[in-house]
Amino acid sequence: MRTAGERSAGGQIAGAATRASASGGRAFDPLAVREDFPILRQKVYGKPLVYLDNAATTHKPRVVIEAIERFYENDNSNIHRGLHALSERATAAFEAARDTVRRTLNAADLREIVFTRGTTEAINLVAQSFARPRLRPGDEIVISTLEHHSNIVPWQMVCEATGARLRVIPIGEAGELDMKAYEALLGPRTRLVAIVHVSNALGTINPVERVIEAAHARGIPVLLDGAQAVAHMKVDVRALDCDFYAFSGHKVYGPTGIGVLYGKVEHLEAMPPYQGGGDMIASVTFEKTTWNRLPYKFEAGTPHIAGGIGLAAALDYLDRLGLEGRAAHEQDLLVRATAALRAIPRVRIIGTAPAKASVLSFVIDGIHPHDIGTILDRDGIAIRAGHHCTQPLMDRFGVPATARASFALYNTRDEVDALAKGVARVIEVFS
Ligand code: 7TS
Repeated sequence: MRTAGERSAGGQIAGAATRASASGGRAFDPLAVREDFPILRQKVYGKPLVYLDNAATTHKPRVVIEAIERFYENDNSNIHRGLHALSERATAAFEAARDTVRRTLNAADLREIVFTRGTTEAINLVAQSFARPRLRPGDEIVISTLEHHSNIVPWQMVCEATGARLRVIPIGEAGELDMKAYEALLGPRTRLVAIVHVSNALGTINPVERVIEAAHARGIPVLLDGAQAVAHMKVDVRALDCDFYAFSGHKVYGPTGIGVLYGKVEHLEAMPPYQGGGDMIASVTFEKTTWNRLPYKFEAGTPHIAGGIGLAAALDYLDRLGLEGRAAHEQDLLVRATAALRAIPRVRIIGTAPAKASVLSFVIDGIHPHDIGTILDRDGIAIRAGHHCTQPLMDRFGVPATARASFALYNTRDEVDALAKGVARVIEVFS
């Protein structure tokens, strides 16, 4: 069966994305978009799948699946080394993908786009290659209470190795950064600020422009963890003027195992390689090895070529859909879900900052989040229950875990209503 996401005979990508952009701003239609995502058609335990775990990973539109399939069927080859036709095509496709990422982030220069395995590897790269050689005992790295473990542990590791200290920005009851406390933390020993752009556990959108401005006023570089941001908003690294920006392909409707580190070229030039191996060298002798130019200096070994190509297909897909309609749709889902859960007695929402992405964390008095997740699963509703790799944040709110629904562009109001009904049923089961 042909679906909306399949290619037409002329090779043009059909699908909701094209139709929406061709319509010149017609209202965003999540039902048309759903046709582009084959996985959403299934039933779970006999119920239609309601997938609300998008902060963990998003599903892939057919154009992404097809781009990967096309690569393996036609062009599969190693890159940057072969002289043959397939290798040239694979190299061209991978480098074109890098340019798609560059355009998406509005980076000035292709040398600033390093492919990694994901956000986690991108942050570890900066920790080991940028921070570690610069840190002296007593130096400080500033992070926040909102961080995912992958923006905590790499800094603890370099602190352990160098004698530097981690300083943590507190947050308020709504889950918003305490900006006064932040500015007070910045001092002569601060060497780096590493902050999440959008919280995966609470949805808080941090005022990263102000975070960067305050740090730069004191000459301190800033890394942003954009794992949860790129899918929901325009990220312009030049307008932000951030020093580093990290994100993962699989959270922006692209493949797993591929991600991006953006870094200002002057930083990347000054940094030693993170890993040694093939492709990252200019020349090797047993006496002396010299490094390849950027960004290859940071891409040792055969990369996830199909992953990069799939990621570019995902970013192109989002671009064709346009940001305005899908962002408004996601906010509509968040507002509706927040109101629906607020109306249920015993439900408490954790994370009520005024600026939020479509993430809704909640707890129910006397019911463990895992039980909420398990019962909802039997209704075909997939949410996440746990600490969301943000244990210090859970401690801040005095809970071991939360239940978390996170919405993507393909979710619908009906699915929000199914969630609310499911949550009410959980309470019934336990009373
Ligand atoms: N930073 C944030 C803010 C994240 O949400 C995640 C993953 C990561 C970093 C790590 O990304 P990775 O692709 O390198 O693993 N967050 C989640 C989540 O909320 N549920 O599962 C993974």
